[in-house]
Amino acid sequence: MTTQAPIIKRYKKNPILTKEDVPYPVATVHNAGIVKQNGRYIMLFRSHLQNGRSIIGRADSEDGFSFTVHPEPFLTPAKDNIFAAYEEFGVEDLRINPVEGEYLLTYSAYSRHGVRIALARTKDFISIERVALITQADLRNVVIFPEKFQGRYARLDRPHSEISPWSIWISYSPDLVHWGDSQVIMKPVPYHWDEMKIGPGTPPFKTDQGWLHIYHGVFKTMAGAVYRLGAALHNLNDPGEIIGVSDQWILQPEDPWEVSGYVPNVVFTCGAVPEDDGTIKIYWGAADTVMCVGTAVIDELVQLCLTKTRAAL
Ligand code: M1P
Repeated sequence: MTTQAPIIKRYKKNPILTKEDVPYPVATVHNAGIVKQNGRYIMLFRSHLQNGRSIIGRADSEDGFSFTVHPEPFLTPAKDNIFAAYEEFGVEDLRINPVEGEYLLTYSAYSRHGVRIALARTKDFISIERVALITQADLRNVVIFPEKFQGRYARLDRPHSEISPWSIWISYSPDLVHWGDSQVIMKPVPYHWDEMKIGPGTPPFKTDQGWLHIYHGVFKTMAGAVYRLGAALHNLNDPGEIIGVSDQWILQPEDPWEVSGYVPNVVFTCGAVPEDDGTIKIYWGAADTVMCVGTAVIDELVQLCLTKTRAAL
């Protein structure tokens, strides 16, 4: 019997970042956005503090595997203006979206009013400007496409609903602040590895065949929920059209630090870095406790979406 080679090859020295690497007190290191800027990898990771609330730290790397954490947190809950009221309980799961020569940071803002998404911008990862709260409660996991479509920005998001399994939606905006024309474009499939809920993961990136998006899907078992990663391909000119979704997951919890931790059986991505050699580095939080990385061939992910396709809706 032959075994299938893994789609994502785990880095042998995982986990690449843990709480022991952070020079201020934190309980976890996970769910990091990442980008490669002028050859340098910049990671913005989430940490629980010992009061259970989250902040965002920064780590840098020359090779994408070995990271050094900055001495101070990168983003903590706002102290004034409208953001203070909505970030009171913490900031989580930040994505770094490269758009028009700057980086749009989308992150979950938690407060007594629920969870909503805040948008900030930076060019240099030193000065950050909070722009707007771009959703109402309850909505998470916003990623923004790198290009505009017919003059409008496009984002993927994931509203919460009691009626339907939580699904991936698309919305459009002329100015990044006001969003609309929302439609559901991808739903969990019953009795499939993502049947309980799905959510956007990495900011989509361009391939010859379409926008590739790595998302997370959840399956409920008698022992709790299992978070896995999957791949979806969107039409290059119309990102609301899904060309194909891989029927099989591309990563599931297997290593000891993925199956056990703050939340067991979780691999959760907020970022990936496509490389010039046709590979991609995919980063994931493991068990909401540590950060890991693995490498995949972009064309293999695209082919999975095109040739081993599950129902999109
Ligand atoms: O604990 C697993 C994940 O649970 C939530 O993800 P989702 O909204 O898709 O269910 C988030 O709290 C996420 O941060 C966490 O990793």
